[in-house]
Amino acid sequence: QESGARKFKQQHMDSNSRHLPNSNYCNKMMKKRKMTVDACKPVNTFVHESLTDVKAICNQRNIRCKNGQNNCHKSRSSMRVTDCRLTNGSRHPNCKYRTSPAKRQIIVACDKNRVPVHLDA
Ligand code: PAX
Repeated sequence: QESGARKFKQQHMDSNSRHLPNSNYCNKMMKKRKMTVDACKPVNTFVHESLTDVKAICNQRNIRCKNGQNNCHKSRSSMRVTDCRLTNGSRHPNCKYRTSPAKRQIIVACDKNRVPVHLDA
């Protein structure tokens, strides 16, 4: 598997969390998934749907991404997600995050193998 797809899974997929996340979810997950190693990643979204359903977003029609490329695709249905946002005043290596569960359509960028490699929105 190519590194872009592997990194997307590591940074954005958390299919098996069945319950609403508690307030410590992002603090634990951002560290566990290696997004606090060199710096605190400012914003990151975890998706609580199956990998099959998230990969299927790549079969939706192409739309323009925020960076101007056209390899983005929007999910047909809303998905269960958790947004992690770095709190003001949080300093590396003590990265502290606000945990915000939500349900919304997501936009991913897909590579030539039609697998997600970037989360656009
Ligand atoms: P990324 O580094 O942006 O993209 P992310 O999605 O986890 O990582 P490598 O080789 O790793 O550098 N790629 C693309 N990127 C952008 N746009 C298109 N169309 C595209 N096509 C392919 C991972 C890889 O995807 C490649 C890109 O070259 C990378 O390759 O968001 C910043 C980060 O925050 C996340 C999403 C981004 O991380 P921003 O500000 O650029 O939109 N994020 C952001 C999030 O998870 N949730 C959010 O709500 C927001 C706002």
